[in-house]
Amino acid sequence: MLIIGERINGMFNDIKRAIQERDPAPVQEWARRQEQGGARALDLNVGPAVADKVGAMKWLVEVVQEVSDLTLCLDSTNIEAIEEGLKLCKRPAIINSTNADREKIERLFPLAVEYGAALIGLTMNKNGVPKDADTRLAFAMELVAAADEFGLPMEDLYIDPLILPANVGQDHGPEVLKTLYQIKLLANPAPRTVVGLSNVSQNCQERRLLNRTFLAMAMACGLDAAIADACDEELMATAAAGEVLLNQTVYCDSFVKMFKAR
Ligand code: THG
Repeated sequence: MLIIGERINGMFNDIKRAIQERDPAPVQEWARRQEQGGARALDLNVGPAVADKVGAMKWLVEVVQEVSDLTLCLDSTNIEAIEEGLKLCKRPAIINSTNADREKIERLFPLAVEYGAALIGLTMNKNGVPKDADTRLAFAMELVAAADEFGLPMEDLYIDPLILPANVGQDHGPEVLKTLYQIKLLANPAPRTVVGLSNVSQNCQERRLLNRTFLAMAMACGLDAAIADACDEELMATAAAGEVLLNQTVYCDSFVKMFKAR
């Protein structure tokens, strides 16, 4: 399970302020904390409020790389922000994201190939997130076909079936799980899968309980990666236990510690 730390995101007030004032301290502190928690990649999102998204993304990439060697996951709907960020990345990155619209596919798949990056593909188009698993799968198939067409290795395509908050989109939960399972049947080798885990609990009570329960269920359906709270120790322990129980890692008595340290 690849945990992509979610915390360097301008939706959080401390990161928003840090970006506005170009104060690297909070950004670098969260990079370190998430890495210590067991994150193996860091999501970088400048947030909705920032005017200069390109400049802000470039700054985030630079200040994070001063303190961390983790894979960077460039999270923006602004293609120029993604491309300028990619130019500064010292190691192969993850592009977050394209949707299944042809205009987006034709820009972002070639960009991923050019920079040797992985690419997250959302199972939605400009009309929004579908309700059922079958429509999600149809979008997933478009993304798989695009990987073939543009020459992106299938292991570098991460399909995101898009999980919604349990208090408003409760009926999406089982559909997302069904989609995750069936994505693995679309191609051989199969594409990888990812979710924005904390979406599932936004504006809900017992957030961490909902997050780690959904993680365990999604792992059983083949989930490979999650943008998630790497500083939530019980969540990380759940990921570690899931890997053991799915026989993805050899059991040892210190399996939780090993998961966080590797
Ligand atoms: N898929 C992909 N990328 C994504 C998402 C996804 N990127 C963004 C998001 N979803 C994943 N990251 C987060 C980060 C934080 C929260 C949820 C998802 C979160 N934030 C608090 C909230 O909204 O309540 C903020 C609280 C605060 O302001 O302090 O829950 O699905 N590919």
